[in-house]
Amino acid sequence: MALPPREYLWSVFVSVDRDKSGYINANELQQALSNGTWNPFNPETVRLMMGMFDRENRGQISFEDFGALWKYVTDWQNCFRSFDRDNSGNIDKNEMKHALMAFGYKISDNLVNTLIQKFDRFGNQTILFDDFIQACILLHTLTSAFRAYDQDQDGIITIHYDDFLSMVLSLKI
Ligand SMILES: [Ca+2]
Ligand SMILES: [Ca+2]
Repeated sequence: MALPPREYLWSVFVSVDRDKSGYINANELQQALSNGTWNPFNPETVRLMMGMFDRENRGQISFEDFGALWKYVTDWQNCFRSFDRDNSGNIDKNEMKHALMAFGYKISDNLVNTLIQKFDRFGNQTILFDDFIQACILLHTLTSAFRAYDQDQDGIITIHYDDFLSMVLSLKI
């Protein structure tokens, strides 16, 4: 999906930048994002996004980086909608299973249940938009780390304790 015109992005940026500092901080981003309920957007997902798009390492997002962030959020919204097949505004176990299969993960039903339980912040056996993003980022990060060791790609690795710790500790999660 292409970026919208710069003027449009600027108008969104200005409305998100509530204190008119010229940068978007984590609080401003959290307030601008919606998970489809009245509950605040998952702060952990906000933190992950800030880390991804704050390329100047200021702890804030400049307008230059805002376009990439806008596209990221919009792509996730479209992705979430396409997997929320019954339009309930959340992802249930079956929808999660289809999403993960579409992403190319081979994941057992048990693990899908575990994922839902871990990221279901409200105890409804479903996952909201913000928690869905967090779950997918985590899964992607862990899978990439695993695959770096799984050189023959058979889904099995043998790893020394030291390597395991350094693998886990080096993850940006
Ligand atoms: Ca600001
Ligand atoms: Ca649904």
